[in-house]
Amino acid sequence: MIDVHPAWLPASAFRSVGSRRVRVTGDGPVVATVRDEVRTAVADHGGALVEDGPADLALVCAPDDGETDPEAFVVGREGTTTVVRAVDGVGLLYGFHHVVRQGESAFTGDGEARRHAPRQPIRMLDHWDNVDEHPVMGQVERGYAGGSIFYADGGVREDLSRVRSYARLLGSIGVNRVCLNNVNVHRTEARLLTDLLPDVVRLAEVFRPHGIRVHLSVSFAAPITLGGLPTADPLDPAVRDWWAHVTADVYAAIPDFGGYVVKADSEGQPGPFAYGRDHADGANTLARALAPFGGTVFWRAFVYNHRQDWRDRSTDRARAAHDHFAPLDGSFDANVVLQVKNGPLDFQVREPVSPVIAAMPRTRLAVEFQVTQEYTGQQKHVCHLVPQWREVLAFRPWGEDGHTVADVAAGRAGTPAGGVVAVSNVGDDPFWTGHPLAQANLFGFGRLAWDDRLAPEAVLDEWIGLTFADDSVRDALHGLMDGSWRTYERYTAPLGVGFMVRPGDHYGPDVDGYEYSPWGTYHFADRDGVGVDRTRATGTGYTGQYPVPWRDRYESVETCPDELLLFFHHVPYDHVLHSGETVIQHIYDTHFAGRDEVARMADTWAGLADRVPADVFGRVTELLAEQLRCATEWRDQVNTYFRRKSGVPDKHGRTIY
Ligand code: GCW
Repeated sequence: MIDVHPAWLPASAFRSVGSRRVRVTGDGPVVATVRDEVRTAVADHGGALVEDGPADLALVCAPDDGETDPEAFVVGREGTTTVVRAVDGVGLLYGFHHVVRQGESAFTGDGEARRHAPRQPIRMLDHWDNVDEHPVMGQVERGYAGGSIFYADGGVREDLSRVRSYARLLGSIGVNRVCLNNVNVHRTEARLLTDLLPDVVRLAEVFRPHGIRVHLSVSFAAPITLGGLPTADPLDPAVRDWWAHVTADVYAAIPDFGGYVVKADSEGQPGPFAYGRDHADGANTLARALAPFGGTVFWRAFVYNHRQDWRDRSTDRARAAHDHFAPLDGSFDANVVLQVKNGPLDFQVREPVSPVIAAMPRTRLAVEFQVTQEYTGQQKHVCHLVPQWREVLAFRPWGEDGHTVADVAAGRAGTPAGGVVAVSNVGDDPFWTGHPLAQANLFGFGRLAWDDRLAPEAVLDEWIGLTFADDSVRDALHGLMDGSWRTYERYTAPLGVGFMVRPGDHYGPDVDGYEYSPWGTYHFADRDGVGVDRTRATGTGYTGQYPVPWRDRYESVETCPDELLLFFHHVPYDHVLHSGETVIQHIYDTHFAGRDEVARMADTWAGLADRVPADVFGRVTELLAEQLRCATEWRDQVNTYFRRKSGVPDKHGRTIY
């Protein structure tokens, strides 16, 4: 049994580079990382790290090259040498890994010089890690891969070798920021900002040589809980002073500190509302403390009322972020990034794109994804999410001729740049992510954040090629993973309606689990129909938060896309979809089909027994059995529920319990 799985950087991934003569030119901590990578690769594969003389690969960091983006690189061939040039170590690191991913073709292709630069300036991972074990959420909130790789015994771990490997993995896919603790900031975690700061310094040192800046989640109430002040009112001068001093201390210890992440007035976290202030007042107070040092505050838009009454049909959680934040457009400081979840609810398998993204042209926006699979199988199910993220990033809120979501995040839509952020899925599990195939989601997030135009299949292809030494697994893995997000969608909540999960842990089916709970009501199924009426005409008015054309497309059942029908409309069970099927029959068909697809996935995997490492084979085999069990449970619970509610039998007469 290996200690820690190498993920997408096993020795075999470096064969092409490592078997050649390689020269590295330049100085600085990140160039040193590149040199170390080369040293290891050539030792493994028989090549050489050369100081001068002919080389097959030259990695050149030349600060005066005229390139303005430190993260960019140019790769091409000069004579028989493949040359990567960058003006900064971090660009060189990205160029090096580009060559690694290309493999032999980096040395045999047309050789024309091409410039590569990230499409998003900020590519960030948020950890929902607690320092201490939380009594309900465990050490990593919504973490499905064991405990935290950062913390043990009440502080940052003594042995950071695991973090070092993680930083290396993230650097190889271009992630450039990491937030080190949960957005729900508990007592001990708040102290990372003050007396536990020396520990944070150690983590920052591990990430720095990989081009990664660290952030901390902070509690809005910290001036009271840590500072002993009577208030955390963001407009109180003593509060502002407190933030300024504490922030200056952080920068004295970590000069390249990235800044703060804040969840305020959300799910019980403190915030500016307690003082009659708005979220711009709150965010700007922290932003002003960070500004002198070039820091950024990521302020989350995930603010909603979690004390609802199911009888009240006017309160709609989906509306909340737009209702709270759109009116504040233009009032945030330049170093505030508003961090918006990709959908209006909460990382469901299918949601429309958040309307906030098109509503704040004078605000820096970052789109937040969830790599950790809270609602998508919790790293027990194969659910390759890159196609979902790709769809969101490619969505055009203003219609076919308008900008994409990725354009907004990147600052290409006339709005200032924010970036993309995702909740990490790693833990201290030997495979990093619990499910070995969930590593592909982490990899894919980084790659898509770098270039939102990459095809999901191409990203998966890179991951397979790097991760598995035996290339004959490629087709089988595509067959198993390419469509797995849609498979998951088929056997869980139908047509965009969402939730239907067990409250609390969010794993497995419970059709009415949330229906009468204060956290929101999501399907309103009765004997006549199902779905949430979010129209302007008769519902919550949520469709009005979108610009043309989507406000009209979503408003009408005629033009609303099938996959979101029940998100936007309450319809009778015999309503006919664009697919030609009725809603009720669609529910039955997709649930039978989705479950059977999982059975086929398990068969496909069984055929790989001799071609993947035994430990990976064993773990995935076990988890596919659980996925099949759970998909069967989903199928039966959902079908039975709707069979009973609607009174409509399956037209194919299959067994519905
Ligand atoms: O998805 C929900 C989770 C909470 C999480 C919250 C958030 C960290 O159920 O566990 O809290 O979102 O994004 O803040």
